[in-house]
Amino acid sequence: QAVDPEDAIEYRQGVFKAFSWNFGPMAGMAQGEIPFNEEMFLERADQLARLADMPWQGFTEGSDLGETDAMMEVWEDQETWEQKIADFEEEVSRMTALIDEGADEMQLRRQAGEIGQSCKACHDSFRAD
Ligand code: ASC
Repeated sequence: QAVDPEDAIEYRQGVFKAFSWNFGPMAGMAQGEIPFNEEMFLERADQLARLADMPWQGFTEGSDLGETDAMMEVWEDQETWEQKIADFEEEVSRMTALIDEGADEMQLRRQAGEIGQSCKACHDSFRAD
């Protein structure tokens, strides 16, 4: 049963929305745009960790034809694509480890910056916008 490309596109875009819902406040706190709220930071970090491996499945064969920001490189340079995903997931895992270790606010904010860099590194190569 082949997946409808439109369903795959909606699925991955929905997960990216959920990334943004969770990472947005973390990034805002990291950059000092909003006050650090530990309870919220930890909740959003936990949710992001549970979502981190989910959107990639939505980049199905055939879902490269829709009108989206996904560049052809996603399908044409799988090796780099998978490396960028691995980098992102590693930064998210590092955040979980820091939280488990009881890291302080500055460490958590710095690690949120690292996650943001890994988001950007992938967007630079694979997202047209
Ligand atoms: C965000 C967001 C992104 C990343 C990226 C980091 O908060 O929505 O796509 O951070 O801007 O550079």
